Amino acid sequence: MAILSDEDIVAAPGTTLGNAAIGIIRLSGSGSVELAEGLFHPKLKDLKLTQAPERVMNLGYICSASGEPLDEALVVVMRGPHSYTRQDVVEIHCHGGLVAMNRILERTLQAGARMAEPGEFTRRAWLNGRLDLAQAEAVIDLIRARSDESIDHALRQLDGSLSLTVGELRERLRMLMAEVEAGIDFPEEISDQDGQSLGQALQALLSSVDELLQTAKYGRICREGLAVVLLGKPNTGKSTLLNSLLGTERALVTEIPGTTRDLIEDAVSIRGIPLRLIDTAGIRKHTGVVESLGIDRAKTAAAQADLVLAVFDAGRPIEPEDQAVINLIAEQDSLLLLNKIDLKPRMLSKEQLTILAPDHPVLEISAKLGEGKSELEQAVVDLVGAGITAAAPAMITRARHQNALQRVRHALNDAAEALKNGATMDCMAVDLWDAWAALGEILGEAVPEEIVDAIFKEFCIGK
Ligand SMILES: Nc1nc2c(ncn2[C@@H]2O[C@H](COP(=O)(O)OP(=O)(O)O)[C@@H](O)[C@H]2O)c(=O)[nH]1
Ligand SMILES: [Mg+2]
Repeated sequence: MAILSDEDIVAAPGTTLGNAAIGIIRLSGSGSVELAEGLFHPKLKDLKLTQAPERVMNLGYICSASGEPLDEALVVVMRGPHSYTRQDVVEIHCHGGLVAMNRILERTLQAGARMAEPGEFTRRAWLNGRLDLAQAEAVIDLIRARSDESIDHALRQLDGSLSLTVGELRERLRMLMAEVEAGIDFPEEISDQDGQSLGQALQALLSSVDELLQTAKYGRICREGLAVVLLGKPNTGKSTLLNSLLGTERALVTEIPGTTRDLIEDAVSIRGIPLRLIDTAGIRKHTGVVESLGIDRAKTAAAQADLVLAVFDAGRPIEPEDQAVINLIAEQDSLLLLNKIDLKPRMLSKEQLTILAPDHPVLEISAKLGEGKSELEQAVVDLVGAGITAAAPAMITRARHQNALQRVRHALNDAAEALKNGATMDCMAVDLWDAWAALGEILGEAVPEEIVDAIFKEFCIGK
């Protein structure tokens, strides 16, 4: 993205364009109140937006250049720095229809605003020091959150939980750096004892960094949800199980093999672990084009899954397709589910499955009757949830943060090695500076422009 001027007045819809009671068009930038005043015909004749009190709704019409009313609206002024972007911000609350909102948006552009880029409001908030980069990322996570856990976490991160923890690490690092710098200036005054306490402080810092790094597993799951794929030959009851776990009739269930053809995905939390449950087309040979595309997708989804639930039918004997499923999940975290245990006579037993797949737990369920559901939930938690359910106050949810922390760790380790090997203080200082810079990246200091662009591209327009 070309670097856009921070001085332009930008405009964008703050709500989705479509049929809704209310739609909001936002303006940000110096001069935006004056711009809005030019479009606004207040019902209170003497009202001037430029003199109106802040954060108060002003009723009137947004009018065309020739004075024709385009829509009735409530207009709110928020003067910088007491606004989201720390610039002057105007919100026009109009009717939520596509046409109404477009007319007003067009009118603001005609009056001199420029359409905002995705995330540009938040980018301005960041550039103006209202948020650091970790907090800006939390804004995206908040908008995209698909579970209670991820919203709760994003809210904490927006409030500065991660920034605070990183800030504390940095403060401890800064004190270490000061000691090392003193050692560079007065090398003759560094005693063995000083060296020892330096080493201890380094180790303590390292273990705090490790502690934070260890939250990354739960952090990723919390943000994205654990990808759980239902796999099995047709008609084993995958879609029935999906519906049962979701508690809704999300997927079609029929006795016709090949009903599910594309991936069906929905979010659910099981005992505090957010899951992305993915139902797939049944694995079999000799099918039409559409179904076999679905089967390819099923295989790809299973290969990328955090956990596979492989479903087998207790009412049918083992078939080559079942063996194909077992082969597909050989290398993966998976649970084997023997479904339809309510059926008589049973044609497939738990023991048979255990012999075919000795490395995976086997559970008996009836998706239709809900039997074995709580054991299944417990097994999922046991398999993937160990140590990840305890949400730490600060958590690493993004690869970007994890990567930076790993570099911090590396640099601190190098410094500890240097100290042990009696290297000069200069050597250590270089390592500590690297750690300092990597910690700063989490907060947004000296982050390359491409990375910043990539972060804000994830936003929607208007945020
Ligand atoms: N008796 C019995 N039937 C089931 C059970 N689970 C699913 N079915 C039936 O099996 C058929 C196929 O189910 P479906 O969920 O569409 O299977 P899928 O092809 O694996 O998605 C439907 O007629 C379901 O009602 C179960 O636990 N017991
Ligand atoms: Mg199905």
